[in-house]
Amino acid sequence: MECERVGHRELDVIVTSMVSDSHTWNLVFLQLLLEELGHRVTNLGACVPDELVVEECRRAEPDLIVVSSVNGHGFNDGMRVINGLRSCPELMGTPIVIGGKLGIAGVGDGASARALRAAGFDGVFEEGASVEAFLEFLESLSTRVLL
Ligand code: B12
Repeated sequence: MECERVGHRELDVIVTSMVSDSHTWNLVFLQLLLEELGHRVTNLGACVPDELVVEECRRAEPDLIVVSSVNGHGFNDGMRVINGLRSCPELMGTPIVIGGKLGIAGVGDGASARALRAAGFDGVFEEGASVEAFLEFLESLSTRVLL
């Protein structure tokens, strides 16, 4: 009988903000969190134009794309950026998540998170317990069964 073991895959992750957002500590936080868990991070930084996000992700073909926004424009920026990313054949199946403070009215009734998911994000992590939920998502992505 074959023996099953569970192992952890180190992921190549792109962390990025979007064009309107100049906040940086959110990105530093995410980079350190991911690196502490053993993943390799490319941090594109703040105020990244849509074309550059798409170009870098296409070029690197990462295992995961993490988009962060805290300035209140995250919903609008995210709806636009995800279209660009999902239009690339190379990125159609890449896990892409977004998180932070995505609007100016808090988490609300979840309608904006549902819209972001429907537009193509695999995970939407807003405020409150967002980091815990993100860690669970990450765990499911990096866990693999070794035969
Ligand atoms: C420092 C700061 C600035 C600095 C940024 C300097 C820098 N180099 O980063 C400056 C002065 C430049 C700035 C500017 C502005 N700011 Co400001 N800023 C802040 C402040 C005080 C702290 C942000 C910070 O560094 N936090 C530390 C990091 C580690 O935490 P964080 O960003 O909250 O990220 C956490 C979570 O959100 C989460 N997270 C973030 N992204 C992601 C992604 C994923 C996938 C996951 C899982 C989790 C996650 O994880 C992090 C750790 O818990 C906050 C208020 C506050 N106390 O939060 C306002 C705040 C973010 N700013 C705000 C605003 C409105 C602005 C301005 C528009 C102000 C203006 N009128 O000019 C501009 C925006 C300019 C722009 N183009 O983006 C608002 C945003 C409002 C909203 N979203 O509802 C806030 C919340 C203040 C407020 N209460 O109104 N800001």
